[in-house]
Amino acid sequence: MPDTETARLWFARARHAVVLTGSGVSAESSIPTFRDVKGDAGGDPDDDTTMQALWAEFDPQTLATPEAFDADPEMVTRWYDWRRLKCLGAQPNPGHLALAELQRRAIADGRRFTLLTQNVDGLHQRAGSTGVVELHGSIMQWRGVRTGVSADPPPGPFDTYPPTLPTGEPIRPSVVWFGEMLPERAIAAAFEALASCDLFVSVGTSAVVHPAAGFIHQARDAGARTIEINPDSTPISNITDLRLVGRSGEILPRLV
Ligand code: BV8
Repeated sequence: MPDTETARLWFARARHAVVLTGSGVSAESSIPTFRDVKGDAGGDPDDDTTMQALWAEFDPQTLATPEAFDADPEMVTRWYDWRRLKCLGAQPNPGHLALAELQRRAIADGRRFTLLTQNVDGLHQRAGSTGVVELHGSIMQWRGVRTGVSADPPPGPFDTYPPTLPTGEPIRPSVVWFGEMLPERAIAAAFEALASCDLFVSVGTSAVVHPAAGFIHQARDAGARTIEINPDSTPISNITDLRLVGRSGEILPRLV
């Protein structure tokens, strides 16, 4: 039986499917991924070239840190605002839409479906997925660096960098930077789902960022079958039960 047919059956029969997504799921919405960005920022020609250069020149792992923000809050908030507007201008792709449909079918059958995402772009929610666990926060939410008071960003660019609350307090994106703890609620929801799942599917992630990179082991400990969907191989490729090699925007719709 072709692998996609097997995967389709596993989804249809899963009592509780947990799907973990990474930036690869948004690549076909032309949002650059983290680790295959060199040279290709997935940008459109009208993009701000300095931002693309910034994205291509710096390793996101050095920019997505409290240290980078403390050293240069203007540059880091410019980068995040550029990404935020890029995400707002992006559309969910067939991969996002297929995951939302798979969840709808599971719920209609009285089965559980948990979507854990490392992405901060909000595209899963815009595609119709519900109860999305944003492990690394959201680029659409910002907050005061000292008080944590939340700030709603404007529909267009901020007018100053770093942007501030009306009180003058600088604000930062409510994403999880390297070296920062993941939100308590997100981690608790992920661990509960992983402990009770019978199917774990890793889609579009290089499986190197922890703690998400370790989730497959927790799922296997719970007795779950595992699937990886990715055009490239990753450190978990050889431990998954099934590997569907290819782009999520092509493979996921075949599972619906
Ligand atoms: C923490 C938000 C407690 C910001 C991000 C244990 C061992 C080793 C290291 C650590 C560890 N525990 C903690 C660490 C340190 C660190 C870490 O994991 N470092 C790694 C890099 C070694 N982890 C942390 O700091 C985490 N905090 O654990 O707190 C603690 C603290 C300190 C010390 C110990 C413990 C916080 C991690 C969260 C960081 N924030 N993002 C922002 O967005 O700017 S991470 C960032 O990477 C994004 O969230 C991204 O999603 C995530 C993972 O990357 P991917 O999504 O996988 O994207 P990537 O580009 O890598 O891969 C894309 C994949 O898609 C590729 O495989 C590609 O082939 C594929 N693809 C491409 N096109 C497609 C496709 N797939 C399908 N279809 C396509 N079309």
